[in-house]
Amino acid sequence: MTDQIVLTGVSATGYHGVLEHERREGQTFVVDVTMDVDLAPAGASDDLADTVSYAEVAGDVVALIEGEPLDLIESLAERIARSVLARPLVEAVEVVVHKPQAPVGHPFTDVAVRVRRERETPVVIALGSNVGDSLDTLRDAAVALFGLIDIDAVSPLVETDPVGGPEQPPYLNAVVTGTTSLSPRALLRFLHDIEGAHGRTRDVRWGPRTLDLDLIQYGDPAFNTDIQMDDALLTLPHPRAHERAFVLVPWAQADPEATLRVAGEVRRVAELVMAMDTSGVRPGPDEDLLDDAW
Ligand code: PH2
Ligand code: MG
Ligand code: MG
Repeated sequence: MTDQIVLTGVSATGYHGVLEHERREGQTFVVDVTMDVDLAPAGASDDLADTVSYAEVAGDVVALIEGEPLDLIESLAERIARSVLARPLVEAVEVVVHKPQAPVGHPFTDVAVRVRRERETPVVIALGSNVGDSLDTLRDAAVALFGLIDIDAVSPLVETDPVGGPEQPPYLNAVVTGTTSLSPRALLRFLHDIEGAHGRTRDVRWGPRTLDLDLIQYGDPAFNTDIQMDDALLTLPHPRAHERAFVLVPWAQADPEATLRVAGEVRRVAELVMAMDTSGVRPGPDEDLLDDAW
C-alpha cells in the first residue's frame, strides 16, 4: 500500500460555471487532494524537505479556485491535479472538487467530480551482467522491467570490455527507456529487488556482477523536467553515465534523440557517443530481450 497525504476540505470562492450568475456572483468550491507519496524518508529524517508540504499544496489549490474562471469543475480538477503532480515526490494524485451550491434545481447536498492522475515520467535504465548466463539474466531483467514501467524501447545488446574494478570478464549491456509513475526512490528500490532476485550481492565496487540495474536519468532534460539529486541512496543523473560508452552507445541506439545533462548542460547522447572512444563496445548477441513479453 502506497503512503498518502490526505488534504480535505480546502475551500475558497471561485467564479467557475456555465451560467451567467455563477460568473458574476461566485460560490464556494471545496477541494480534497490525496497524494501518493513515499513517506518513509521523511518519517526517518523528520525533515520537511523529504516530503510534500500540504500547506503549499493548499495554497496552490486556493489560487486555482480563485483564478481564471472555467466552465466545468472537471477542468478545475484537471488543473489542480496537474499542479500537484508538478511536485517531484508525488507519484499520483486524486482530486475531488465539490460544488455544494451548484445550480442543480432540486434539493441536493453536494455534487463533485473525482479525478485520479498518475505521473508519467520518462526514465532510462542501464542493464549489465558479466557473471553466469548473462543473456538469460538480462532477458529475465527486461521482463521484470516490463512489469514495472511502461517500456518505450529496448536497445540492442552490446558486449563490452569491463571498465574499472578488478580483472573480470566482458559484460553484456543494454539500455531500456520508458515511463513510470513511481518516484525515483521507489523505482530504485524495485530495481534493487530485481537485482537481488538474481543473486546480486554488493561487495566489490565495480566488480563482476550477475545483474546491475542502474537508474541513469529520471525526467527529460530537453523539457527541463529531469530530476537532479544527490543523496546517500541515489544520484541523478547517474554521475558516470556521460563517460561510459557501455551506457551511451546502447542508449543512443534505443533513442537517437535522447539527451543527458552533463555538468549542468543538456547534451545529445548521440553526440557524446561520437566524441568518445567506443572501441570497448561491440555488437552483442542479435536477440530482442523482450521477445516473449511484447
Ligand atoms: N559496470 C560497472 C563497472 N564496469 N564495465 C562494463 N563494460 N559494463 C558495465 O556494466 C560495468 C562495467 C559497474 O556497474
Ligand atoms: Mg553500474
Ligand atoms: Mg548499480
